[in-house]
Amino acid sequence: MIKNEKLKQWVAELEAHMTPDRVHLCDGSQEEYERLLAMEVERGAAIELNPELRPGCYLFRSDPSDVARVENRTFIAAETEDEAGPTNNWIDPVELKQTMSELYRGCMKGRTMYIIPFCMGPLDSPHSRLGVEITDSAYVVTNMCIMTRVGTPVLEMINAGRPYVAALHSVGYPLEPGQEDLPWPCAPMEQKYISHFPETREIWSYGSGYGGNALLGKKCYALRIASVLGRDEGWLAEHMLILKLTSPEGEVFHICGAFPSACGKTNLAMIEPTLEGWTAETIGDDIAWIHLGEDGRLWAINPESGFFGVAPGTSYKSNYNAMKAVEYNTIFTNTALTDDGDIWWEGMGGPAPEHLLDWQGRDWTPDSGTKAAHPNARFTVRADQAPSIAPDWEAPQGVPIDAILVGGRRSDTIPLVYESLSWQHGIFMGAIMGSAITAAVISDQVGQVRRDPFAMLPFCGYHIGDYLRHWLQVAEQTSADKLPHLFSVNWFRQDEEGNFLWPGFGENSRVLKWIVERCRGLSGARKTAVGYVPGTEDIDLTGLDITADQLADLLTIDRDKWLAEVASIRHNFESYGPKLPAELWQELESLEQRLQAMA
Ligand code: GTP
Ligand code: SPV
Ligand code: MN
Repeated sequence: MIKNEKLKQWVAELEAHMTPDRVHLCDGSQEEYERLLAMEVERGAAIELNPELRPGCYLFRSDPSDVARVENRTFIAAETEDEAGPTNNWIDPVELKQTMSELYRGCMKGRTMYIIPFCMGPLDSPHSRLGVEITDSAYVVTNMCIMTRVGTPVLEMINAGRPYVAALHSVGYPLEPGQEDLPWPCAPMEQKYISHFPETREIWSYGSGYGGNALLGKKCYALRIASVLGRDEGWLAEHMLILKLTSPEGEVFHICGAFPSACGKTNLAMIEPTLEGWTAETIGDDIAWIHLGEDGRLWAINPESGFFGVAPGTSYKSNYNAMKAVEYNTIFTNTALTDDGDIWWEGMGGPAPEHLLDWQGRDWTPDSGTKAAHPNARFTVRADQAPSIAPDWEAPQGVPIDAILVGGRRSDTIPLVYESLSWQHGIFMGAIMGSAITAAVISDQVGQVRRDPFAMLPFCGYHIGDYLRHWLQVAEQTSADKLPHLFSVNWFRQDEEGNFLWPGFGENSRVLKWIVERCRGLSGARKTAVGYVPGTEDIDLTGLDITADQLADLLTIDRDKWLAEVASIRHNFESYGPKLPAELWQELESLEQRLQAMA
């Protein structure tokens, strides 16, 4: 029962304004989860997969217009435009609340209003934060139950007076009496709003039911609102995986990695090292909340409790742990459906079935010439279903970070790996990240490279210049020897025919080995204009079918390409305006000078 007066009042106001037919307070039980899914099956919104092949699994098909995050409908409604900064869409919060209040009026007619008390981070962690999402989507409830800790224990903490973030969501499709519902109700693009009010720590989302637009604990809270909390309170909310790596000697390392959407975080977080003797375990695959520990080191927790992972490209070969995780109790969205009631997607391994229903439920054969699964088809699965999950993944203090990787999807210029020259230079490496836009966002620019500082471009809840300053300031709070080492990685270099030059996936363990040995001062490198780059002899190629020449190609620093990169970065830095820290401008000048001095 809700005893928190503020929450009670909010719920009452929303009920009066959005006029749902029913209100349901979620207790987070298995029984509730199963009942909601059964209801979704009953009304034709979900398909129960063949229990002999994939027990406890369901397939949802979204509306074809509602398949990914909508960045141009995502708003940071800070009090002033300058606080949101040049990389965010800004609308005056008073005006935006007026517009959205009109949309929310009567929007839950004919529907159930669900109240989801949730916790980001382990229930017993001092770094965890609470939230309440109110939604009219049963799909959102079931996904939130996997992705976050939902239910009565959280409500009790809220009743006891702990603060929470208020997160409101509606699919934006009210039902008139007698009107039949759609399998995937949503509102047209121009009525979609994914809005954040950083000062009041509120989230208002309207019109979309998909992923980060609707599962408000994830990007909206754990990144956009949390990045503002971190700025104000001295910690960091980052778009990073967290990996635990153990060497053959038994030494444990923790690595965080900031890669943009659909650029390899889940895969690296679940890596099966191909190098003999090395083991990897998963702590988190998308978001890291990073705090300075009493020991002066940076510690990371995973605020989520599940994986909302990209399905296409996932196979027993490329990501064994994800495939094992999704063998049962998983929600699939926008994958294809086989004739025997199982799921399928491109890159699952083996030949394509002769016949499928595609992600829109249409007949599909290998000759159709279209993708059977949507490129942003996803699985939602509990984190502890991955065989690779680390036993201490819910440690309340998190894990101490040894290395931070930054990287994107770059077909040229950026080498396989290099290390920063200093902390400040490492923050510069994060600031200049570029990556090809992927299907994780609805955009007509998919495939084009854009700058994406620390993979936070779509997720930073305040001015990007202030954000980069916040990163630089971390170093002022501790000593250099306690800070993680910073590296840039790029698994996506291509040859002229568009083939990947590096095998990637499990073979990335070879790069990880070099990285953690650098952290211990053990492996070699040459100092180049861009940073410390391994020599071909420094990367362990045992058992890999790649020549030293091919590796040399992957590690080349091409002076002209890098000078073009500098010009593009300068253009981008200018767009950030005067709040961009001067130190980063200095790093850019130094990089250019070092490149010009290259033979
Ligand atoms: P979000 O959940 O959107 O944040 O994505 P992510 O960063 O977790 O990306 P994910 O690991 O799901 O990978 C996205 C796509 O890139 C998948 O299709 C993968 O198969 C592919 N991929 C991941 N790692 C590698 C790699 O090392 N090499 C190559 N060539 N592809 C990779
Ligand atoms: C991303 O786009 O980075 C994701 C998927 O992790 S979503 O939750 O839709 O944002
Ligand atoms: Mn992500």
